[in-house]
Formats: sequence, structure tokens, C-alpha cells
Amino acid sequence: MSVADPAATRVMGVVNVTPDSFSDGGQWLDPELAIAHGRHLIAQGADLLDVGGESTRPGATRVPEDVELARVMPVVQGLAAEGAAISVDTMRASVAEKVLDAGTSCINDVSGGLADPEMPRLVADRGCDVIVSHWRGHSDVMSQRAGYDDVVADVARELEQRVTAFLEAGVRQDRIILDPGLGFAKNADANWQLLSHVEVFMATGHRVLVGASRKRFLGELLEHDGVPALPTYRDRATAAVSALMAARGVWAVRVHDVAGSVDAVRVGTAVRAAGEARFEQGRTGD
Ligand code: PMM
Repeated sequence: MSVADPAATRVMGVVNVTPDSFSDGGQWLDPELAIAHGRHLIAQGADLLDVGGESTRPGATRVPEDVELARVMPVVQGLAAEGAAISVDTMRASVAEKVLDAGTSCINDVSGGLADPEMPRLVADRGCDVIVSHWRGHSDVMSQRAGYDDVVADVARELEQRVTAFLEAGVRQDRIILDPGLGFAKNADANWQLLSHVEVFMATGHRVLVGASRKRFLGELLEHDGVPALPTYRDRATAAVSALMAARGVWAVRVHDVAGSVDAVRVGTAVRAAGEARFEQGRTGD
């Protein structure tokens, strides 16, 4: 890897086609606006776009399948026609099947295949990439399931079980991307622990994706007089996480503000490259 290798950690830009996402809800519900937003994120340097039609914020109620599909389908079709690399954020195999037909190359299942037992088989049949996140239940119950003995070990073990389910269904090992699922049944301390120990997930040999963008734990960190920072004021902290994760060598960061993370990833990648260069020098000097 060289210092000039900005692609070392990918930047995944979020296109939420929802009225109620905590981070950007309602902004891109019109398909034309969502497509324009995706185009803008690509121009800013996003390597791939994550299109979602169902909010997963704590307390959110599920949307019916036909509504989810109607939201994401025109956006996937429009962006795929422009050559964008697309993942779709869905927990439904039926939605995944249709968006794969429309040009999606990756399924981002925040439930890690737990919400829909058909998901592993579908992914195996289609041979696509899949993001397998750590998850303990839908938005209405997840905050009650945030208890851990050792959050890093517990999340690693539970994720391994989900990976096994995908492998047993016939998904290729190298198609599976791991995500510790920041904010999903996790309090702030748990999220910081998982970021701090991201190498535990990388040690599995799978690609690792981290989604810290605009999340509540960043708002809590940046509080003023006990009031958490609003989601859009969390972008600089998000970029800081992106730099740190790039320095550790994660495969991708999932963010709303792409421009900030593209620069941050270049910083982190340069730090990482410099460290590797010194290590290589040390080895040849032996
Ligand atoms: N976070 C959200 C939604 N989808 N997908 C993955 N793989 N990882 C995440 O951390 C994640 C996700 C939270 O909602 P948002 O779309 O408003 O950011």
C-alpha cells in the first residue's frame, strides 16, 4: 500500500429514501432527489452507495415490504444505470432479490440474516457480497437488549454464529463483510469499545465495515450543557472516526457526509502506509 492509495478504505455514501431516519430523514424521499444526491456523493468521492428504504433508528416501526420496495427500486435503477456501485440496506430477502435484479451488487443486512431466515440462501444463490451486521432485534426492542458481559467478545461470538449461517447456506467466505453494528443494541460505551478493538473483527480475515456516522454516541460525546449535538453537527466527529478506522485498515466506512470522510480516509491511509513502510524497512534490514 502506498501513501497515495486513497482506495485502501472505501467510503460508502448513505442514500436513505425514508421519511424518518434519524440522520437525514425525509430529505431524499423523492426518487429524483435521491438519485441526484447519490450522484453528488459519487462526485465527492464515494466508492459505493448504500440505498435504504426502511429506517432502523431506535423505536422505529417497520414499513411494509411494498413500501420499502417502492422507495428503493427507482433509486437503485437510476443509480445503477449511471454505473454506480450499490448496496441496498434491507432485512428482507424478497426486497434483496428484486434490487439484485435491478443492478445492486451488495446486500447490507443490518440484522445479519436474523430478521429473515431466507436471506442467507438468497445471497448464496445470487453470489453477491453481503454485509453481516451484529444485531439483537428490531428497533422497538433493541435498546432493551444492550447488556453484555464483554461487548467485544460477545459481539464477535454472535457475529461468528451469523457468519456460520451464511457459510452453511453456501455463501463464499470472501463475500461476507463483517460489521459490529454500532448503535444496534449498544450504548455509547459499547460503541467505543467496539471501535477501540476493531482488529478483533479484522482478525477473522473478513472485510470489515464500520458505521458510526451521525450516531447518538457521537452526539453524546459532543454535548453542550447536557444537550447532545444534533445529527448534522456530528459530521466532523464522524470524519475523525473514519480517519482512525482507515489507519487501522478497515475495508469501508459508511457515512452521510462523504466529502469529510474521503479526506479523513486519506489521512488515515497515509498514517497506515507510513507505518507499514517502516515495518518493511525493518524487515529488509534484518
Ligand atoms: N447504520 C444505520 C443503517 N444501516 N448499515 C450498516 N451496515 N451499518 C450501520 O452501522 C448502519 C447500517 C443507521 O441508520 P442511518 O442510515 O440513518 O445511518
